[in-house]
Amino acid sequence: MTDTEIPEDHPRYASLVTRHRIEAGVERGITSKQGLIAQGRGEAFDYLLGERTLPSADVAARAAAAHLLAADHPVISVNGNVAALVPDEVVALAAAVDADLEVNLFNRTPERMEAIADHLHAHGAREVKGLTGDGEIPGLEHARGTVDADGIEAADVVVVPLEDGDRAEALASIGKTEIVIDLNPGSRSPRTADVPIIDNVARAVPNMTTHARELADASPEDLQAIIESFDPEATLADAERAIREGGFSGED
Ligand code: PTJ
Repeated sequence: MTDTEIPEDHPRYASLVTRHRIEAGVERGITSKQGLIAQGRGEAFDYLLGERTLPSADVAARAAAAHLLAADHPVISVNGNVAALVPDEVVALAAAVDADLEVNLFNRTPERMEAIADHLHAHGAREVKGLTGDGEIPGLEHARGTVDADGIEAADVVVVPLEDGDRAEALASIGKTEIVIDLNPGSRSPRTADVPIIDNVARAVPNMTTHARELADASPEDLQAIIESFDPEATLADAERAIREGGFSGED
């Protein structure tokens, strides 16, 4: 079944399209098999959140856009799940905030690195970093800490969607401003982030782009005010509250 063969009026259309994209990503050597498990975890939290963007996640997406616009060298890290789910959307976000795209994998193999870079190029990316691998994130064992010296290593602000906790902590410990997108507010990655966005990447990435376009002409002072008024603890607490109260998406 392709995306277009799923009837749009199906009550779980968005969820089925997402599943299909991840499955196709595995078949094409983009997404790891562990990515299927990660997707299942994410889906469970999305169901509990009511498969919607919470107002608090929207505030976080706006703060993230302000950080990216104010940054000297922003980088968007792309893994196998992100490449399969939102290739057009990460390319659009990178263009809107003038950020680099860098492939950075938990399960790094040369084949997957190249397949993801090719996939992003096919979706309109001009330059894709990550394949040089001449830099490192200290404190991680070799493959997971490998980055580009002129990419994530030199970045001041990094977007890390669906990150594993160790690498999120390592990036935070070397002083990067970290924007994490993760559906689980209890996960270590959003808990170490300067800006945790508790939302599905499929909704959060285009939402950040919309905010970035709206803020494109904002002054540095206005961007700074948005950044400083953001409260990561309140965002995490609000998502946890929404999950406990239950905004379930319905049957199926
Ligand atoms: O492509 P690679 O090799 O870099 O591997 C990527 C995965 C995601 C497999 C790897 O980083 C991993 O194992 O991650 P974890 O530790 O399973 O964490 C994934 C987190 O992402 C979990 O907290 C999920 O709730 C969350 N998540 C899964 N799908 C989504 C999501 N968050 C937002 N949007 C989603 N669609």
